[in-house]
Amino acid sequence: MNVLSIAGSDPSSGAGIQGDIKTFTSLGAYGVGAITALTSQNSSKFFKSEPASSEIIKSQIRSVLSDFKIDAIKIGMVYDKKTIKTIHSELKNLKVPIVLDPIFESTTGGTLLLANAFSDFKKLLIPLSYVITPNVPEAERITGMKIKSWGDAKKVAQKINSMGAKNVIIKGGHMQDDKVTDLLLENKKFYMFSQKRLTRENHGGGCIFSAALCVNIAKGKGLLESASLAQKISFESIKNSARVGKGLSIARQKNADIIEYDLSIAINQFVNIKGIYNYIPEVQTNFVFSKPCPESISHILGLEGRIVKTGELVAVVGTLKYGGSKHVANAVLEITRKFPSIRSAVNIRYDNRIIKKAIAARLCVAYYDRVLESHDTKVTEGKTISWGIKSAIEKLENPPDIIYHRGDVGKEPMILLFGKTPKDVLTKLVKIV
Ligand code: PXL
Repeated sequence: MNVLSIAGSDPSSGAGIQGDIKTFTSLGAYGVGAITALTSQNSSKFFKSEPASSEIIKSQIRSVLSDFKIDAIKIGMVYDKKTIKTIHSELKNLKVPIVLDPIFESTTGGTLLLANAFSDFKKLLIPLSYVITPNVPEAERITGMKIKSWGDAKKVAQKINSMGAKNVIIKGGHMQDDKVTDLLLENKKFYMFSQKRLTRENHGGGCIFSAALCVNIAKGKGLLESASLAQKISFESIKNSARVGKGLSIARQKNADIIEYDLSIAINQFVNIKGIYNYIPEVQTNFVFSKPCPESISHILGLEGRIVKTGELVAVVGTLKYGGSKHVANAVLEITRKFPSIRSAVNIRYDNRIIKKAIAARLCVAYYDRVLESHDTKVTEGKTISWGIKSAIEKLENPPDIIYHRGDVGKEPMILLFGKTPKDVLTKLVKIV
């Protein structure tokens, strides 16, 4: 997934293009950027700003749009009239959702939108936006209305909606509440969502909110979910802020967990495979992905819960957690001891026809017989699977794609499908289902 930020350069990297690229990356998206203006600032002081020429702004936007499939766009600092006109003419016929973050002034007092560009900002950019994200002073300035209560905030949101923004989020950090509450107006309905209040001032927290919102929208999440996730992400980043320079703390994004990112995408794809309910066993399914060279199942990410079926419906119950899976994770833990490249697995219902299909598809299939298991391993919790995998791969020189067993008294037969990554597992799965 690719997202584009059209914004100013902030050499202190808390906000602007540099901040946005960090947020996009931390959330697993590929970020590209078109710079509208250069600023010189640090965590204490704002020095200067200078617009980029219309020609180079236009050329930057065209160069990325003609190459990458862009899933969402964020607009930040736009500085002057001609920049606004350029952005408007480049984006007006595009069908990509646009998050407009009104950037009027920096935390350190720098002017980021010239006063004479304000009417064009309202006339040209607001109507392009899928969602606009002002805080309270910005929303007041856009509408000329005062916000003293949530009732006022709702009227202001409706006013901004009538100015052409499809949806509106008013960030309520300036409201006199114990918590920080944000207000979303979507399709004539209001939603409010809150987060604990952090007192520390920071540089970059607002940019992180709109950039995270943009990524969530690009991922296809609904607006309410996208906005409340963005609120959590900016809260965590402000909590994680550090005084890197001598002035304000700079909000810092937490690193993305690529393992989590890849596995959650694969699980989404798994539940959407046509007819997959036929392959979910009685004990249900788990899907796991391990860190390299795991020492215990606490290094292996899996569902604390299961992928379950009810009739033809397959759904994910629970969330991803390291140590969340016992059975499938123990299988991966055992297999990595001999074949370290194999780090992902899913369990599916045993059916001899699946095994035949796998062999026909030239997958490497291994087997163990639970009946042969010793009494000692049988009675020790978690030992059976390690014993089974070990005995199935004992004589193998190459890693197997499948290991299965035909069950035992009171034990359901099962197929485990292995791969280097969740994507690799899915590639094999679609060959046999
Ligand atoms: O946080 C708003 C912002 C956005 N873009 C640029 C900035 C700032 C704040 O300083 O400098 C370029």
